Amino acid sequence: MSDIALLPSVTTFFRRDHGMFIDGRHIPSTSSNKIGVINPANGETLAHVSDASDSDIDDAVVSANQGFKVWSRTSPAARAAALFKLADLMEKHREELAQIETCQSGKIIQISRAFEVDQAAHFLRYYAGWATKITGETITPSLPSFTGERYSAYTLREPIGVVVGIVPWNFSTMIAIWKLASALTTGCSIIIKPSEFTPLTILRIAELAIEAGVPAGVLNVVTGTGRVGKALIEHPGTDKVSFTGSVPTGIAVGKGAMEAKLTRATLELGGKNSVGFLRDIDLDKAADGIIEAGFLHSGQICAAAERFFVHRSQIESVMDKLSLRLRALKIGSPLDETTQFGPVTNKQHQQKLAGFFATARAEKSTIVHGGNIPDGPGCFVEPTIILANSVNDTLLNEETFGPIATFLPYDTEDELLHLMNSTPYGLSASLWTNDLSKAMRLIPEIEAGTVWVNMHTMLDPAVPFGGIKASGIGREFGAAFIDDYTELKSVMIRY
Ligand code: TXE
Repeated sequence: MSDIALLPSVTTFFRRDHGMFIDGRHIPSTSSNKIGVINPANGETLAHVSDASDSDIDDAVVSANQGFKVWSRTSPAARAAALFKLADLMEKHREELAQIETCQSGKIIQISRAFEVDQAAHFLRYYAGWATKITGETITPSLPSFTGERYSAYTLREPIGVVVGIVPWNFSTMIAIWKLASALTTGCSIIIKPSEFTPLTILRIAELAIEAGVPAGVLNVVTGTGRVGKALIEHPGTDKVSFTGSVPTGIAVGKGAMEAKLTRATLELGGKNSVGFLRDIDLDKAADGIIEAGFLHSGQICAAAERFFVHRSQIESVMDKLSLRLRALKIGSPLDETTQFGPVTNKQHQQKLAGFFATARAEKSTIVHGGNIPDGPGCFVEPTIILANSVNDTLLNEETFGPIATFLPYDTEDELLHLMNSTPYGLSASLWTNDLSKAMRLIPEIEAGTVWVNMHTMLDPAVPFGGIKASGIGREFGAAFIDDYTELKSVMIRY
């Protein structure tokens, strides 16, 4: 098979002079600094975006505050209707959005279509449904009554204001949709700062939002580096940041937000997620499970697993079966519909992964499969299996965010639990077993925001998602996101 042909609308979009999306339209940036957007499959420059100037940032904040005034007074049903329409428009432009996403991120086209567009639209509709269901509560105070006076109280959930959504490069469409959907459903406005590596798809979606009836100023997109994100968070005209990205940047963002003006922060950070296979598991299912947990989108998923614990008597068989599966993966161009494994998203990340291979070799961990960077202009990285010497090996402790599964054998279930929890992070974990009662007893012992049983990585909008320990603060999805995007106002009445 060969690459699919790019739609004319996609090639025309790449050629545009991309500025900021402020006040419902694209406006040229006042900055002359441009950032090249590189196709990681072949190293070619796809487009240029602007690195926002201070005045671009000010303009976006002014616009978002005006947008907030309008949107927070728009009825919940009208807000929901606009978001439902946006989901429809994303589906109508499915192929165009998926192609833009694949070209900028290297994500295989099947994943761009199924997750970045279809799943993103599904999440958007789920969130839109909440707009009409956000409520407070009524309370009867117990204050003393001296002259027969009585009291009543109730709470209001009010939108927090202008949200800054900081988006990483791994799922640049879907994560942007999570943030804009959370904000717009609750009546907030949002300024999205996409990753400098993958800024294009959201610039196109912002246009669709206007077509869907989202008023000007409610969704602004400001492109640029981390400096732009920092300036937005610390700007006196913004009220909250919702950040997804790496742990060190997340900690800097959280500190900066607190110090600036107690800006509210939701931080969805990375992790070092564990998988534990109990002895009763079918070994073929275990190997399939590792592909799902560790290698989808080349491991560039915050919830993906990187540490795999298998009973000592089974570890060799599991690694053999996994090697066979990795050898059979079709690695190649992400625009070829038969490709199963594409490049990683940028050169810096490819080099970081090369550094992890060098560390594994220096520490004398066993590289069972892969462990190399293929020659060529694309950002390809071999899918890799590593057998660690001990729980202290770097590859079992630092987030690689790549297609690297590191294994360690265990002997007893107590040891398995200890190994699974021996990380400062706690975003996700999975247990694989056919023994339900064992699983039910182990689930409460596992330190992670999400625990899967016989599955890994799959997220559903109805199920809250977020990290414990150093993996973040706050929750997305379910009803849990509402607390993070609203302030609780208490009202007391004497009568
Ligand atoms: O992420 P950052 P980067 C990991 C992955 C990768 C490494 C670095 O291992 O190799 O992080 O990637 C914006 N204030 N993950 O540099 O720095 C930045 O512009 C405000 C894991 O891309 O976390 C981008 O929009 N914003 C991860 C976003 O933050 C700032 C997903 C994420 O950038 C900022 C992505 C600042 N001071 C990478 N500095 C996961 N686990 O989900 C940067 N940004």
